[in-house]
Amino acid sequence: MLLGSLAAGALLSIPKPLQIFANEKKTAILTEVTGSGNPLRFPPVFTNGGNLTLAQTTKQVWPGQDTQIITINGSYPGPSIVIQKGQTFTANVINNLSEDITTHWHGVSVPANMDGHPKDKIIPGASYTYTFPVINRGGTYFYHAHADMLTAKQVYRGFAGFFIVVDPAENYNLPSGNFDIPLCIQDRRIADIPNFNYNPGNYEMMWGMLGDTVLVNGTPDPYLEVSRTLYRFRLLNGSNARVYKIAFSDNRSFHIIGTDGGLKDAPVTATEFMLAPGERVEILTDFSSNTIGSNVTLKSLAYTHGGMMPYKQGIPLDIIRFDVVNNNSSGGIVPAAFAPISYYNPADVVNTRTFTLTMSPSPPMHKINGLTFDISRIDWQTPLLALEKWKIINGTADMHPMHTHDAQWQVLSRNGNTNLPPNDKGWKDTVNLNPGETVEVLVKFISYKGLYLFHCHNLEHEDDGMMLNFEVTDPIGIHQIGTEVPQSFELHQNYPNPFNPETKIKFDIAQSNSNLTAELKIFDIQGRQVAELYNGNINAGKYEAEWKPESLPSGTYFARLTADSFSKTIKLVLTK
Ligand SMILES: [Cu+2]
Repeated sequence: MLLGSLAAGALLSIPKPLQIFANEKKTAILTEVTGSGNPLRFPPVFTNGGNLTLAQTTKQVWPGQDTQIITINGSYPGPSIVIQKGQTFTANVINNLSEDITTHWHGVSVPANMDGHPKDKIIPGASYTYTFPVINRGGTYFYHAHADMLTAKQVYRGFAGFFIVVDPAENYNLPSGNFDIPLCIQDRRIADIPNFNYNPGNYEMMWGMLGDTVLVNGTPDPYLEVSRTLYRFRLLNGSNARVYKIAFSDNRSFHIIGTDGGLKDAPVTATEFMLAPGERVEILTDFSSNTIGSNVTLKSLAYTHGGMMPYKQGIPLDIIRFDVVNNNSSGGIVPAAFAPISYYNPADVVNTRTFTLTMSPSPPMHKINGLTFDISRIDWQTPLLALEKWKIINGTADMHPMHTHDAQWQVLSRNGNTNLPPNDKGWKDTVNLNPGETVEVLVKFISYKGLYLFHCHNLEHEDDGMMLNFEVTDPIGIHQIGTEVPQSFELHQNYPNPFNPETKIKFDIAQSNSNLTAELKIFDIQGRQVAELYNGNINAGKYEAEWKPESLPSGTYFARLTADSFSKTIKLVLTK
């Protein structure tokens, strides 16, 4: 219902931010305090087309105490971007800091020059307009700093915010409005309060910058007053290095409904899950069995891992307390299922790549295939639309949340085991590797060509060089001509024709709302298929295929293009 009214508002082009979840204004009416701590803060919702101004600012993160942080439009975390799938996102990012910045839209597929690659830095005093169509599935994404060797410091000091994509077609009566709560989880150091000191020493360079107290949406010791009803929580691990083992203090079960790339195919009941830096998990939690006046705390449970006390991975932490205060109903439900996810078939893999993560005793410590990041070196090329298997081998004693730009992965296996935890099943752009673990992911770049990054999202590891450049290139068998998007589908006459020994076939793929596939096949005069020049997903654009039939005799052949509802055949004459 709410999504329906939302869609209507968007059609009227009301120049107001899209507000689909709890935000600053709505929570300002909550005044009753039932315990210690601070009411959960919500960043303001960004107005599409506006400025995002980065500045060094003094804020009272801890009440009554000044903290020097990075704010975006005066807010920490940055404003929440809420935008509908299919709309064009535009933001003018202004750098009022004294060092370079870029902005990366984490999990969002954007053209290479919009991706916040460190080579595309915005120098102090300058600005850059990021603009791109939102083609991702509905889901919880985020944006953060990505400047060369400054990512960890800038994120730690405040440079991050939500990027939430709403798909009006996803109407499942999930809790919405005040019952849809974004939770950006970040750790900081009690010993540093009220400062966000960023001065990593050797241990921090090795394990990452770990804190011993948790801020949620920039709120220390946070609580949220909730009703005895079903809630949607969008959990984002915005920490530099900490991996949380998420659970409730009473070990209650909840429903995992979304991963990095949006809704799963069905909710899965769970009592805990791991959440590594850069990962998002959405859950539905029901407080209806609580009595008014009771509370329950979202926690990170203890687990065993390396590191140095008190800043060790796996220490138990409180994240946020939920105080149950009234009987209001969200009206939301736990659906039986969402839209099916079409899982890649490993038999369709055309390339397998292996990435081995290593750690050496002196900086740069963290490497991938023996390499550290070189901003101007392209480490490999991946063709658009080709299904690849990436085998990532963690040869270290630390965890590494590996992240790709420009696509969403599907996790295939952990240590060869394809029976995966529920937060691995679905679309993922960040996957945590435990010490010694091998994880296989399947990936197909379907959106944009150009230079993108593959890196560890432990931000100290990233800045230490645990990052590679790759280039997404033309699809196998065909190549795109220019960037023009044709108005209609077309299959052009081949040239030369007649031909010997080879000919070129141009075709146009028009824009479509659905996921397009195309087939370009060659048949002989008896109607038998003799060649398949293309068969797979395709984007709108102008293309050219080459055909060189070395083993076929002279004669008449037919090329047929099938795409969407379009089908056309042309006649080719081979004269040997
Ligand atoms: Cu790492």
